[in-house]
Formats: sequence, C-alpha cells, structure tokens
Amino acid sequence: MPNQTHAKFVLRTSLTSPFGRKVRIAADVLGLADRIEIELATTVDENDTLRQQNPLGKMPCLLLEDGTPIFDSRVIIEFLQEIAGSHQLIPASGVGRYRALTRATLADGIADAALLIVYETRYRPPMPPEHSARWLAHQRGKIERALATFERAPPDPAHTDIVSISLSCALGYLDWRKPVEWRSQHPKLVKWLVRFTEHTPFYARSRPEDVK
Ligand SMILES: N[C@@H](CCC(=O)N[C@@H](CS)C(=O)NCC(=O)O)C(=O)O
Repeated sequence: MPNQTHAKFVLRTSLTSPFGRKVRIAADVLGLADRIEIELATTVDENDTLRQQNPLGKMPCLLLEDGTPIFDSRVIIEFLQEIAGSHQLIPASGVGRYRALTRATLADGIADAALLIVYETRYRPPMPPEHSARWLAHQRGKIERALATFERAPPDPAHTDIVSISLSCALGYLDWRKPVEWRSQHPKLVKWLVRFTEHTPFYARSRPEDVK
C-alpha cells in the first residue's frame, strides 16, 4: 500500500448510518476529517458503485486514492488510527485491546439487530401486513441483553474510544428509529450518553435526525 501520510480518502456512507457515523466521529477525534470526502451512498440502489466497492453492498466503505476499498467500520477505524499514528481509539495490544474490541462488537450488535428490525419492515412484502413476531423478538433479545450488559458497566464517559463511539452511535440509532424504547430501563446509560456527548462534541453534530 502506498504511503498514506498525506493521502485523501473518500468515505461512502449515508449520513444516517450508525456505522458511518462511527467512522465520521473517529475521523473527527483523530483530526483526519478534512482528509475525508463523504460521497453519499444508497444501499438499495443496485446501480450505486458501492456494490462494486464492497460486494456486500454495505456502508461505510473507505476508498484510498488508488481506489482500494476498506471496510467494515471497525477496520476503517483501525486504518484511520494507524495513519494518525495514534492508539487513542483502540489499544495497540494486550488484553485491553481485545476487551475494547469485544465491547465495541457488543455495541455494534445493538445497531446490527436494530437495523434488522428496521429492514424487516422495509423489505417485507406489504401484503399480508404481518410482522414476523419471532424474528423481531429474537433481535430485541440481542438488543436488551447487550444494553443490560452496558447498563451494569457503562464505559468511561470522559474517554472517547472505539467502545464509546460504537455505543453512542448504536444508542443514537435506537433514538432515531425507535425499534425499542431503551431510555426508561437504562438510567445509567442515559446519564452516560449525556456525559459522553459533552465530552465528544462531534457526536451531537453528527445526529441522523439532523440530516435533511
Ligand atoms: N459490520 C458493518 C455493518 C455495516 C452495515 O450493516 N451497514 C448498513 C447501513 S447502516 C448497510 O449497509 N446495510 C445494507 C445491507 O445490509 O444491505 C460495519 O461495521 O460497517
């Protein structure tokens, strides 16, 4: 891979994607935002070049200057951290690294399950107008167990890392799409999100609700 020290990148994402939001926040925290141009992507459009860039048709996808695609959000954040010469978001090694990555995966699982609930409506034929109750309960179970785990041990709100970025974006997605009502049952997480938002101002500036 050519030297990336001064390179510019293209980020294929929508502004409402919780996973794209993770990357946008990470880029801001790492001081790389002005080297990343956002090119909006639409996952339902089969003519969108996203499907050539990432055959899975998922966003976010980062493009290097030579067109090399990098995905998924966690891999992009690893890449951005490396070119920033930082270990702020993901520890370099040791148990701390794998603990952070595991907790970040748990937080991403909330957004994954929430998306699958939203997609169940989007992709289901309109007639007969039936939801698959078992499928929805299966996804809600994942969300509830993951939220309960974070409620017992929220991250440090004064530390912006892969865990807090992933969790804040997952909670932001729950607030926006409302596949479950999470706030009444998770007072510690509600408090955590307020404090995280104060500590990481770009979080508020990247809200999907504000996207026109
Ligand atoms: N593990 C992936 C998940 C990405 C993902 O699911 N993105 C959604 C949008 S928020 C998507 O592209 N969905 C389209 C599809 O699944 O076809 C990541 O962390 O980037």
